[in-house]
Amino acid sequence: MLKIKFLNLILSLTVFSAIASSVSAAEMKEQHSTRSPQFQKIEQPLALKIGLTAGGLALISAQLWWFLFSKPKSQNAETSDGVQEVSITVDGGYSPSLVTVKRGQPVRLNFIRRDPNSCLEKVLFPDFHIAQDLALNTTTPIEFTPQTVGNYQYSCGMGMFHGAIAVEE
Ligand SMILES: [Cu+2]
Repeated sequence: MLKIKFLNLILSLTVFSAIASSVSAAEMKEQHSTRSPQFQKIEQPLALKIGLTAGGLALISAQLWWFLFSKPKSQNAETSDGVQEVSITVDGGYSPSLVTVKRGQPVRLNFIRRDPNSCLEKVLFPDFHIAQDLALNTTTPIEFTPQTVGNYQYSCGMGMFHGAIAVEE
């Protein structure tokens, strides 16, 4: 997920600099042609210029929107037999990264680890005093009962990947 965002940022920057350089090149050409009339002015179709610029700007806006306003996907736990249960896939991070549960009811998070990266082999819930090893391609349930409303962060063993549990009334 992070890698994809990074690639997209690079892509937008490339498109942006391409537009910037083509615009300045066009300006230079025009200046040059007014001073020395022996050079023939090459006029690109206006529609092409507008199309390229509009396309580039749209891409940049989309990227900006994604970076600034896209929120982590939140999922409500489903209750069965009094236990609030949700599956969290561990693959380059935690998905869903935000789970919403109710206060005072047991919670069971089923961590499914698909990522062989040793970075993700442990998951820590400091607020609930939980440190759990996650075996690869296995579902590992983690259970606790949140008694206080709030946002509780969890992370991998080294604190590089994060997720959160939102406890509501
Ligand atoms: Cu880690």
